[in-house]
Amino acid sequence: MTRVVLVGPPGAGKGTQATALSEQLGVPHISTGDLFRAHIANNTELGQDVKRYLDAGQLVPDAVTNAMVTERLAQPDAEGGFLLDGFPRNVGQAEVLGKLLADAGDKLDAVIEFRVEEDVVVERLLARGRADDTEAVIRHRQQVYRDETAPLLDHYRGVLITVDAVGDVAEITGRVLDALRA
Ligand code: B4P
Repeated sequence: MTRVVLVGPPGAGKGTQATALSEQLGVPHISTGDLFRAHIANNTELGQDVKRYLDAGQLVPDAVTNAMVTERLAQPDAEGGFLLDGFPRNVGQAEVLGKLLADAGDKLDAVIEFRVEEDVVVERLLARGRADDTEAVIRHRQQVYRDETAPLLDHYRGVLITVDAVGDVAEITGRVLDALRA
């Protein structure tokens, strides 16, 4: 079980869980959000281009995101597997990933959905207070999740594992690992 995608609304804890899971599974944690924020922090051309989307809680255009992920997945550490956090976020991105894997003779082992109520994630994100964690932007990101990302759950029916993402961080990691082993 090494090619895994994490899906869930903003604030579901994808990044938090990915840190522990990547260590347990021995595969790199690849977060599109973290990659974008690193570009912004380094003031690269890509960073200057995507900042306004992150600030507004909108998805970065697929062409930019797909190219960045394709390049990252081509790096040697991702050969034996990966934990993708925040990608794909719509059906178009899922199709690009599917083709990339199929061309290499691979496929996804599992898609983990973190299920949590909107009010809980809004509270978590307001407490975190990152630049894109204002209430209006958070609500918009939840709307984008419902409209664009939730349809992926149907797309991944065959490999989808739903995990309750409310509770203690370590407890949730345990739920994911149990589900992957089952
Ligand atoms: P992301 O960086 O992916 O951020 P996120 O979805 O808001 O957070 P995540 O679910 O990882 O929550 P976290 O663990 O941090 O995206 C940011 C932006 O990047 C997007 O809005 C978009 O603009 C752009 N983007 C990213 N990917 C893209 C793509 N594929 N296509 C286009 N655009 C893309 O946890 C949140 C908080 O909850 C933390 O403070 C944490 O400590 C807390 N928490 C976690 N687990 C908890 C628990 N069990 N109990 C209590 N608190 C918990």
